[in-house]
Amino acid sequence: MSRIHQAASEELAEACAKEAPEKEYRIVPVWRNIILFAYLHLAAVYGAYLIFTSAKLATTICAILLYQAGATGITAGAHRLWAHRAYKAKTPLKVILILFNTLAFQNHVYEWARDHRVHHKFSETNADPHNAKRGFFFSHVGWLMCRKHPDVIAKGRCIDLSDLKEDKVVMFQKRHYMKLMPLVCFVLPTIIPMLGWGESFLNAWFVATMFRYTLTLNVTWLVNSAAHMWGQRPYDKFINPAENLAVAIFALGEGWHNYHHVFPWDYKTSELGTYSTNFTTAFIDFFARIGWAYDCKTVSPSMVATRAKRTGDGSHKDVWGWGDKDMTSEDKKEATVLHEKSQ
Ligand code: ST9
Ligand code: ZN
Ligand code: ZN
Repeated sequence: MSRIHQAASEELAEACAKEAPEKEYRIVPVWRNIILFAYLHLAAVYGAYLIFTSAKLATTICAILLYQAGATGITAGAHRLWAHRAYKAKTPLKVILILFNTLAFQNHVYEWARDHRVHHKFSETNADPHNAKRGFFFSHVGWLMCRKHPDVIAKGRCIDLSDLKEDKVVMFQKRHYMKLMPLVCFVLPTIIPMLGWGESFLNAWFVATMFRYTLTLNVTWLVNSAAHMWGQRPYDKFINPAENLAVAIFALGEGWHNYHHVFPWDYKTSELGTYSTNFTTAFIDFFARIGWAYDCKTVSPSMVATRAKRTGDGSHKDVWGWGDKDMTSEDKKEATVLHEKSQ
């Protein structure tokens, strides 16, 4: 850690220690978002109907591939690489991931990773942007339809984001997001089927764009809602995040949420990381083999056992990922770093 980086971290930690002044809170709806989400979901239902009635098979296959790419931009990109620093990536892989991420339009990586670090650090409190204690609907989509709780912003300002600010690829996406996102998420997925195999505008728009985008959003949101409610909790029974197989399959390996909240810096986001329920791990391992992904942190079985034994006394502190100030030196020392870059 550079001296500047450490000084910034210490300053943030000091600011964080101060309690935010108590403010009265009431829900303020954001009607623009409510209307847009209503349109999106109606359009997606119509898209699903068109898949079975008039869309070409190539358009449906295209939608599935775009779903897979966008989802990977969230899981391997925004989530495991940028929010948690669970592994490192060389620039070509970062460029692929940022492109995939832009296709998924879930806000730029800087905002996504910031909110996600806040989610882990202050999980299921008022400072958690999608606090699951406020119910399924709020944690699924409701949180995007109203102004944030003041604690989210106050506590969020205490999170160290210096690594993201230093990442040229992340900052490029942030700077140009309002040009790149409409092009990559909406225009190209509509034009490709039309020019590629003569699909109609309606089929291309409702299937490859609206249906595909809405599906990606809802599967992602299920991690915040369903995987914070239903499933087993083998690693920490005192937290709500749970191991949810169905979510893991659709979310490319991100449903193993009890494990993930206990070890957020593990690049596999699960203990075993079998590829069948964790496509993202297979994706990262492939790039590790060709040297584009490296320093992949994972948890040793003995660490898992130690942690499981410790769990239950309620003493553990949540961390947002690798490098959080609350990560114990013991955890750091025992972590296995695969494909470590030689000095
Ligand atoms: C979307 C995101 O869908 C989905 C994220 C899901 C995360 C899932 C995680 C699960 C685990 C990973 C698994 C992945 C699985 C993937 C599977 C794939 C198939 N800290 O935001 P504003 C500041 S997006 C510090 O406007 P409001 C902010 O900087 C969908 N500061 O708050 C700003 O300050 P300044 C598409 C913060 O007004 C000020 O506060 N996008 C923080 O309350 C105001 O910020 C949309 O729909 C923080 N945490 O509005 C857009 N937060 O002015 C949705 C904020 O100084 N968003 N600040 O710059 C919005 O419209 C608004 O954010 C809002 C809140 C209405 C929700
Ligand atoms: Zn969570
Ligand atoms: Zn996470």
